[in-house]
Amino acid sequence: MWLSRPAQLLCDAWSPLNQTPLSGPLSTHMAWFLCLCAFLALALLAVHLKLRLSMHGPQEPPHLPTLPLIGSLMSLRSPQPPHVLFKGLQGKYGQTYSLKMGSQSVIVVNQHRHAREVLLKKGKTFAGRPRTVTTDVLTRDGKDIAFGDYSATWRFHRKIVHGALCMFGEGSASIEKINPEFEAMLDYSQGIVDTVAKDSLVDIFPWLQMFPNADLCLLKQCVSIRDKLLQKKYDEHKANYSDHVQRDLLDALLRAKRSAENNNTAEVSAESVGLSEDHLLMTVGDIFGAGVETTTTVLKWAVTYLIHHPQVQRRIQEELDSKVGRGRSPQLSDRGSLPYLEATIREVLRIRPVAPLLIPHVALSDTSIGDFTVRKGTRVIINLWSLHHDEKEWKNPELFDPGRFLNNEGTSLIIPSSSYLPFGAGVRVCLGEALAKMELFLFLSWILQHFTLSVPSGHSLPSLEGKFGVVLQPAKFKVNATPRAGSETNKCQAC
Ligand code: PLO
Repeated sequence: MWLSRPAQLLCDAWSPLNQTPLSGPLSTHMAWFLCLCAFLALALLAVHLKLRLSMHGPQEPPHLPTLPLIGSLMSLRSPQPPHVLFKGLQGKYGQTYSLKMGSQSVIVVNQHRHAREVLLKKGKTFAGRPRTVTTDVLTRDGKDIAFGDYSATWRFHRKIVHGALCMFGEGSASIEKINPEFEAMLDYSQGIVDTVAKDSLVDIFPWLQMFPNADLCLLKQCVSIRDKLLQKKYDEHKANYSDHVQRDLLDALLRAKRSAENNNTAEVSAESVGLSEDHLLMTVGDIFGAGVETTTTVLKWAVTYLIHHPQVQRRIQEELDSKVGRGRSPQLSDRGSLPYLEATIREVLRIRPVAPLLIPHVALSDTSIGDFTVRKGTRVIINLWSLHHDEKEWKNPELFDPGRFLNNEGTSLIIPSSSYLPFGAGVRVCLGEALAKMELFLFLSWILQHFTLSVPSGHSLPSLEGKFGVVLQPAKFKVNATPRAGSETNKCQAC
């Protein structure tokens, strides 16, 4: 029989020590039986592998309903701000899902494992940025660092700015000086915050710029005021430039531009192609903008929560009194001995992250997030709000509790969950993280050393909701700053 030979081989193989080989009808049946077993085992293995692949193998993320042209916009109509809406949609679609903004594919990530994969493990693959109408107006078509796409020029810029921020960071007098042009900056800057990069309709459907658009008009006006200020600073710096003195960030950028232009080595001169005047101006615009808007926003949230939680304020003041006293202002060197104040800053950054959706990332090649396939060009939104309010990671996430960032004894700082990324992470991590933490510490420690903050009588407590935009700002509110006993500063009221 044609099957008996392999079956015999099988038998031989399985019983190498068999001294009396089976023969006759019995051996034929045995061979058939073994073949059947082998066949069944193979079939089962194939089914198992297929199931595994369909369960865990490459697949598209769950998708919100989509219509032609408008994409998933119908499912995104909501009175809630986008970060809260995206968090809520997890219930129906899971922690990572996709949707369409017009014709643009977007993946929303609401959990820290996938967020870390995007930002850290595959940081370079996801280092792209989308181009939108409003960010193009702000950044002269992406010639800055925050909104600029990933490229050699971008990497070069970032390296210079990183170096300059390190140089003019800690110990620099520039933090303490208040610039007289600051007020003007705050004014135009608010106009930009209100109109840029908030996935407005014109960013989703660029052809809408053909029609009159009040927001776009305001943005262009504010950008032109900003540009005049930047140009003035640039011209002043260029006129007084010296290779031997570096006063600030702009001097550092100018120096890098000159040395790249004078340097003929292949690597540097290739990179210098991108270092135009526009790039320098836009980079300075980023640093000014980010420096002003982010720090003031976190301070406003800190004041909001301190008014809501007077016991937290009291505990910070006790810590300040015992570790610093009243005779001198707190200094950066005191940071290590004021853990409760540091924990409070961390908790403010958790409960109200400055940029609850960070800035969208773009996949630069076909890739994956967890078991989900991601096509090149897909936008990825990291919902920091979901990470910072994840019930599985944080006990009572809506409760303001600085203590969660301290060890049991309350003596040293901890990060209790991996689901905490207030400054993002990886290739695009916030360049000003260290500077921001220093500024927040200096401002808050000084304020609380001198004043107790409260709500003026007749006013209600400030809202905790926030206004969504490129940064999440608290609504305006009034606050009483009462000088503490022993402090000579006068009482003042601010808004
Ligand atoms: C704030 C208004 C300014 O006029 C321009 C500006 C520049 C850089 C932006 C910043 C704005 C908002 C906060 C941003 C920052 C770059 C990085 C930072 C987006 C729009 C954050 C939080 O990611």
